[in-house]
Amino acid sequence: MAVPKAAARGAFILFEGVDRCGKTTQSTKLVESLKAAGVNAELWRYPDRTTEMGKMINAYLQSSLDMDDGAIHLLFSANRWEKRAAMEKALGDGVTLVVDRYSYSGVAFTAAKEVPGLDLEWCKAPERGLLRPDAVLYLDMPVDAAKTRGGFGEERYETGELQERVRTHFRVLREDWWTIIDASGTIDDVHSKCAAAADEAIQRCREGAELARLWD
Ligand code: DGP
Repeated sequence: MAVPKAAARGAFILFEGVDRCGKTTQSTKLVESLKAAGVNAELWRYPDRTTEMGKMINAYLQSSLDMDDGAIHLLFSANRWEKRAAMEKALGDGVTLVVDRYSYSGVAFTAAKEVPGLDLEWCKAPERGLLRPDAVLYLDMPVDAAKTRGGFGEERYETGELQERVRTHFRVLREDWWTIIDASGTIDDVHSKCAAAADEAIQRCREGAELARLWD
């Protein structure tokens, strides 16, 4: 009797970028279009504000809770670790995960605070061993343009100066396999570029690309 072929795993597709660059709009639209095309896809986001750790992170971001910069960094990271097994299981079950922010935001935002001792390498350390995305769709937008978008300034990190430093750190973290997308185009233009990169990653995973870890 033929051994049934293992189902292809899903792809881990990550959106990154400065605040208000359109990640939420584009990740939502990508999941809708993947589902319409028959792909089993789900939208996940970090921080996941629904867990106990996520509730503390939410209070911190809304400035109703203060915390040491190192401690909050580790909490953001722990919020990704607490979902790691569930992510791995979903991917193994063939679900494509479209994720709004992950470890790169974690590193870029804390490093942007320029706290003595919390340099890029320190920031990366707790992220090591988490899942490596199959595709990073980096929505690139000048901070001045992002600032004009609705809602900018509502949360703790939404100041022009900090976001400029976040953008600089994203540039340092970028790897040559990332897809850099000019986020100042129309919603449909940006979407079609995201969809093309996502299709390519989904195909690679169907063909057996292995799930890797950060920062191997
Ligand atoms: P969002 O829900 O995508 O708007 O993200 C909330 C804010 O938190 C945003 O300013 C980016 C920031 N952020 C996201 N992940 C991390 C992280 O792991 N560490 C730090 N320091 N900030 C993060």
